[in-house]
Amino acid sequence: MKIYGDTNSGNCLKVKWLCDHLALPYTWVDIDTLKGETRTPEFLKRNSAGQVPVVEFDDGRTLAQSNAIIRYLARGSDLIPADAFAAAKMDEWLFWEQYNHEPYIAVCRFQMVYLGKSASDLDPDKVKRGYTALARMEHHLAMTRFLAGEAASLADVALLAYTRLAHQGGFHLEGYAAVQRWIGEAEQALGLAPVR
Ligand SMILES: N[C@@H](CCC(=O)N[C@@H](CS)C(=O)NCC(=O)O)C(=O)O
Repeated sequence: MKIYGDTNSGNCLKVKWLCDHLALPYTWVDIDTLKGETRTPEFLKRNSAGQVPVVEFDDGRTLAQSNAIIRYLARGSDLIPADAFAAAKMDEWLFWEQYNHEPYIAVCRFQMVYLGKSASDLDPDKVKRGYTALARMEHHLAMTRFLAGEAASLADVALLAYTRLAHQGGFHLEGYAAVQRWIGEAEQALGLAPVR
């Protein structure tokens, strides 16, 4: 399996972390999104959406969308609850991440780190919605160890990707004690060194 990805992208790192955690063999193919490498005709054949991550299996089939990829690769592992309802509760977080978290926290980070914007130049609505997402996580994580219960799951893989980098997007995590506690425990569960 080949993973086409950019190591600066949390969406791509979800796939890398999962494969490393489950010891799934892969070849990493670096794609520089800032140089337009997702827009070449060759790349668009793999994912017509022009985005990383994309995985290409040995039989030539391809799969895009970070959460669809991790959902597929983790099947049968302990990162997906065996109970169907518990797995659906995990999926709630995966869909929520893509609509209510990533578009604000990851986008603010992208604008600050890669476009050189300062925190005061960010769209206040994006910042507000990012904090709304963090507040929901804080409320939930004050009650459970991990997002989908007492064991780590794909919900933690998906949400960790950009939550641990939220400070790079101008978000302050002081006052989000449960989120901070969870970042440390999720990193530990996945064998990741903390971000500095
Ligand atoms: N919903 C997609 C988002 C993928 C995405 O936004 N990828 C970005 C990097 S994080 C990208 O490829 N950007 C390059 C481009 O749009 O040309 C996923 O979860 O995989």
